Amino acid sequence: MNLKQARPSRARRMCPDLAERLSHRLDPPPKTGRSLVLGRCLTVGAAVIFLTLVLLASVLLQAILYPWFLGTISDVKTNAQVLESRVDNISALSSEVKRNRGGVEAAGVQVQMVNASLDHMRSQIRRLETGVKEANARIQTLTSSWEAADKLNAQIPGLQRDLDKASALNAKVQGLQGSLENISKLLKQQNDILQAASQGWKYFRGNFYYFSRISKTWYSAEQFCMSRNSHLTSVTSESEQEFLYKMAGGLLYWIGLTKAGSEGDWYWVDDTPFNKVQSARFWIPGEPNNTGNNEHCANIKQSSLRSWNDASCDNTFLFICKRPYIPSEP
Ligand SMILES: [Ca+2]
Repeated sequence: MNLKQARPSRARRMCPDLAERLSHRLDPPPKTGRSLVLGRCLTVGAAVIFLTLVLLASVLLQAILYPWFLGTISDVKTNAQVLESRVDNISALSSEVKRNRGGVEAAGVQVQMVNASLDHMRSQIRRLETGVKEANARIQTLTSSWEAADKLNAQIPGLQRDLDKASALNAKVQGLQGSLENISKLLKQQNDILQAASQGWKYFRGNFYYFSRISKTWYSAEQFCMSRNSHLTSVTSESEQEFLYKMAGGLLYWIGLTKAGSEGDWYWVDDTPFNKVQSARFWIPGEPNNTGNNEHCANIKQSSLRSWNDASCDNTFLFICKRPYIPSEP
């Protein structure tokens, strides 16, 4: 209904006759040749108008859109160039990446090796730290030991003094011990002398002498002395000679001096070497005279340094035995 209403008003403004005729057409038109031409006129006019409007619109659109299209196309070209350059850059980067991939892999291997080395170094550092701790502990121990050594070192002078005192005391003790041993020896010797004295022996300078109370021939007297582990006495010094003649008291005593055969040399029966020169002072002046060529044994006849006389060995006299003093075992 609206379209039907709008079309007549519009046609009336543009073509009154046409509108008039159109209104008549809306009504049941009379079917004539004139109306047919009019309809064709209206159709052509409308087509012309429509084409004109389209042409105008096209021109207008071209006038407006052509610069925009040109700008857009330029932008697209620019963007395409940019994209092309970026694609080139990307290609270059891709090849660069490919080239660097091997280096990156090698670098990764090196990084792994470096990490392994770092782990090894960390373990070594831990071991070193442990070693340092142990060394510190040992240093503390040594320090304490050193302090103890210092204390001991400070005590050394006192110990040295004590040691010197001890050494002096030790020397005194050794001296006392020596003296004690000497005293012990003297006591032992005294005991031996007393024991020998109880059996009639006299002690003089390392020897025991027995002055008999009975008379025997020289040989019998020697036999008696040998039975007492001794011999008729020898005389080897002036002091011994003095001891003997004083003990003899002027009585006659055989001594151990005899001759080897009737014309032999004098000798001591206890094998002491006979010194003829040194012994010459002990003979009584004029002796030995070998009276009757039978005096082969000697005796002490006078109470003086010159007391010896040669006599017949078969005479009987008192006699003197002699044995060296040998300390008995303790
Ligand atoms: Ca004589």
